[in-house]
Parts: sequence; C-alpha cells; structure tokens
Amino acid sequence: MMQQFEVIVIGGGFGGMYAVHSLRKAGRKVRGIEAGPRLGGVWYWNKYPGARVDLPSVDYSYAFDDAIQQEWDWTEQFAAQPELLRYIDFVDKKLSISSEFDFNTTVTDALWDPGQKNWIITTKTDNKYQAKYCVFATGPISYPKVPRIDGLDDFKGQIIYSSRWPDCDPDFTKSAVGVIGTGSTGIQIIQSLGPIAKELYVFQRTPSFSMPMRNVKLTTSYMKEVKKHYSGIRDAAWNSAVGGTRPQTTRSFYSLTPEQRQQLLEASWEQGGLAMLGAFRDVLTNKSVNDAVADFVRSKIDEVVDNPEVAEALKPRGYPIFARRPCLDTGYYETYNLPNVHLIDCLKDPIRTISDTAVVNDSGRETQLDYLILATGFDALTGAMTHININGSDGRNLKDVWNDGAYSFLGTMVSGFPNLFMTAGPNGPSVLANLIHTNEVDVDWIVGAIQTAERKGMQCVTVKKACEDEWMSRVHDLTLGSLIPQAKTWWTNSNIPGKKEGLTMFIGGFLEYRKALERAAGQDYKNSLLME
Ligand code: NA7
Repeated sequence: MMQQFEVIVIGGGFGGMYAVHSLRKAGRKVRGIEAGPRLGGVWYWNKYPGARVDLPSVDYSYAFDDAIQQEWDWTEQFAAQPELLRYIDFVDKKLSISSEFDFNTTVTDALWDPGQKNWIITTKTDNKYQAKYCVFATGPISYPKVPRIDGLDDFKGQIIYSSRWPDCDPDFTKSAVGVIGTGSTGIQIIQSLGPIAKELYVFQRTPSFSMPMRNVKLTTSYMKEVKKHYSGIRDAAWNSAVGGTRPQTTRSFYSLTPEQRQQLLEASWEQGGLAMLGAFRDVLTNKSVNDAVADFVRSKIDEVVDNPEVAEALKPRGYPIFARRPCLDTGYYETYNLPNVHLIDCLKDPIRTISDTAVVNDSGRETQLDYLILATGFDALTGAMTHININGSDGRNLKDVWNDGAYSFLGTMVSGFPNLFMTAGPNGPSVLANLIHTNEVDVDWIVGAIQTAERKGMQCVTVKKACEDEWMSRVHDLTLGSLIPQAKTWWTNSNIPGKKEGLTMFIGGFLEYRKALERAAGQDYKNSLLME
C-alpha cells in the first residue's frame, strides 16, 4: 500500500521531532518514520549505564518554544540519558509529536521519481510512502560500526553493543565483563561498571584525553534564575562558535607567562567540562601550544592513577589534544585504581581473535568473559544515509556520490537530489556544535525553502552546483589551518575501513554557519536554490 504525504521526515530524534512539528505547524501534510519504538533517536538507543550528555543541559535543549523552557526543570548540569528521555516525553506531551510518527519502521530505499517529481520511500517490511519532499533527520552518530574482529560471532557469552543496549541492564555483579573501546562511550561505561562488575577488563587501543566533567545537581533557585535569563542564554548560544554558553577566549598561550599558563590550566581542570578547550585560542592551531596542554592532561593522569604502568598506558600520545573528540568523565581514571578493573593495552598487545569464551590477544593472553561490550563507535556523519539506498535525479546514488567524501551545501542539501533535505548533515557544524540548536536552525531553513517553493507553485527544489562547490571549498580551506585532521578518528572518517578520509565538518563555528544559512535563504533562496 502506498501512503501519500507532502513531506516524509526520517528519524525521530531531536532533529526529526522538530522537523515534524514545524512542518505540521506550517500546514504541510507530514509523516515521521523512526526505526526505534519511540521518540528519542540516539538517546533511546544509547541507554548504556552512565550515558550522559556532555554539553550543559540548559544549552542542550530546544530554544524554539518558550513555554517548554519555562516549564521544564533540569536536575543536573549534564543530564543523564533517562532525564533526556523524560525531557523528550515532556516535549512530546506538550506538542503531540509522536502521533505523527510510524515507529519500528526502518527505511531501506528512497528513490526520486523524476516523472511524478516525488520521492518513493520503502521500508524493511515493504511499506511504501510517496512524498514530494524528504527530510533526513537520521543523525550524525547513529549507525553503529561493527568492528572487524576475528571470531566475534563465535563468542558464546553475551555481546552487547553500547548503541543497542538492552532495555534491562544485565546483572554484572557476578560476571567478568569486557569492554572494547575507550572513546566517550567506553569511558562512560567503564567508570559506571568498574565499581559494579565482578571483574572489568578494558581493551584499549587508542586512549582518549578525558577531563573531569564536575557535574552538579541544579537547584530550583538556579533553574529559576536560568528561566529569567533564557533569552540571553539563547542569544549567547546563537552568537557563539559552539551553539552554547561555553567560555571562549581571544587570549593566546604565549601572551601569558609560564606561571599564568599553569594557573589557567589548573583553573580549567578545576572548573571541569570543556573549560580547557576554551582556555587558549590557539590550542587547535599551534602545535607547541597543543603539546603543552596535552602534557598537562597527561600529568593529571599520573596524579590520579596509582600504578605507573597503567598510568602510562592511559596517556594519549601521537595525536593533538581536542583533535579527537574530547571526553568528560566522573572518576574515569580513578576507576583503574580498583582491584577488579584491568587495563589491557591493545596498542602493545592487539586483540588477535575472540573465542567462544574469551578475548585472545597476540601475546596469547586469554581473557575469559561472560559479557563483551562493544563501545566501538559509529559509521558517523554519513553512515545513516549511505546505508539507505538513496537515488536522486539521473539515477545517481548518494553512496556513490559520496564515495570520495561527503559533498553537500551547508549540510542541508546535495546537488542532484531534488527536494531532499538533511538536518545536521555532513559539512555543516555537525557534532562540533550543539546538535539541538543546529537541528533547529537547519529545520527552520528547510521549512522556509519548502514553504517558498509551495508559495511559488514549484515542483522541484535543488541546490545550485556553484553554491555547493563554493561551500565545500570553504569547508575544506578552513581545515587547512587546523590540527584536527592530524588525528585518525571518526571525526575524519578514519574509523571505518575503506571510507574516504577527511574532515567533512564546517569548523568555522556555529555563528558563521548561521550567517551562511541566512545568506542562502535571502531573497526567497534565490541565490542558492533552483526552484522549478
Ligand atoms: P568512538 O569515539 O569512535 O570510540 C570507539 C572506540 O572503539 C575507540 O576507542 C576505538 O579505538 C575502539 N575500537 C573500534 N574498533 C576497534 C577494534 N576493532 N579493536 C579495538 N578497539 C576498537 O565512539 P564512541 O561511541 O565512544 O563516541 C562516538 C560519539 O558517540 C561520541 O561523540 C558521543 O557523543 C556518542 P581506535 O580509536 O579505533 O583505536
């Protein structure tokens, strides 16, 4: 059966929720499709112990509806996953969004029909939707990476993907638990399970730089103040580089004396969160500055971890600090002082294979396990879309078009794919800024484009190739002065074998991105989009 809508929105996370709400408000006949059983996106799937946002909750929340921000009280500076789901439910209750979604529905194909000028969307169960416009709100970190580890399928204990965590936590108290992966997910799991599991074995390949989160409970009086000042808080976010109120500076490292630098580093460490990233403006452009900040964090690991060999293995080396996603923790390094927590350094002794009961390293070391947790990351930025068969005009397939790296205009449109939009897509600021605010500005831009086309009675909206090329040059040129591409991470697509490496994110900051969106929308989108 073919269901007909004006717009299909794929994805029920923060982006998809706001897209469905806004399109409905604009009078469009819209349907949302979500693979999970409820709204939430990554915050539904990633319900592993310790899952928590590491932007302040007050920032990491919708700005578009004052009633929502006035009524909702955050209880922690950095909200945990259950609170984020409660927030999502609260928003849903206020705006009645879930009624517009089909859940447990996975999209497999999206094919442009040039004759009818609409999209045919097919699901895993062969249901079909027809819609003039298709909005991909599929998220930049949603498609799990399956690690290539020999013997993984032979393991007879339970394998748990962090991003597909079961509804009920297993009882780890009597079990030997292994964790592969020490990115931000692995760190949150390890610090949570260390005190609980009978034995916890951490298989670490690349250590991450982690800084103290210093999370605090938010009191009613604090939230009262926040609510009084929300408009200022949002203004600050709109005009910042990260879409949030994190402190930033124009101060360069060498403008200070060595004592002042040390004091500032100590103060940033004490303050916690991403304070250190905002301490010196040149930390991501000047290698010697970056080295000094990295040395400081490494020295903190020595201060915390009792066993010098373990401390040494935990120290990240060989890539700039903040070039790999920085992590925030609560007692992560302290976890390694527990007698039941064991670090296995897979840089020195790589995982060779997995047997039916154990992880086996090259040295022959066998670690017997009941559970094996894979916190091995995502086919990020593009994976959620390239795993759907998306065909645009002239039969061109998105996966092929992106084979040499994701190419797009503002992370919202791709030339050759008419009436297809993305929220928080590749080559926008993506995960380098507050994703909720990026989704909000993207959705506003998309709804504006659709409304303009409808008002003018147009059938097809495409991005002008020259505008896409110009944007991509800007994205590329900005990366040249940055240390970020020097680290091999999912930020640079290096974590997926065969994926074209490169930084496909706009590092010019959220404010500049917003300005680019505004320019592109000027004069009824005339300068950037072709409407026919
Ligand atoms: P990440 O940051 O990609 O981390 C994945 C980790 O898994 C990382 O330590 C990897 O080591 C490790 N990994 C992946 N494959 C293997 C194999 N085959 N063997 C050993 N170790 C492996 O993902 P996260 O989920 O932590 O974070 C991603 C985002 O999701 C983050 O921004 C959060 O917002 C949520 P490697 O670096 O490849 O040596």
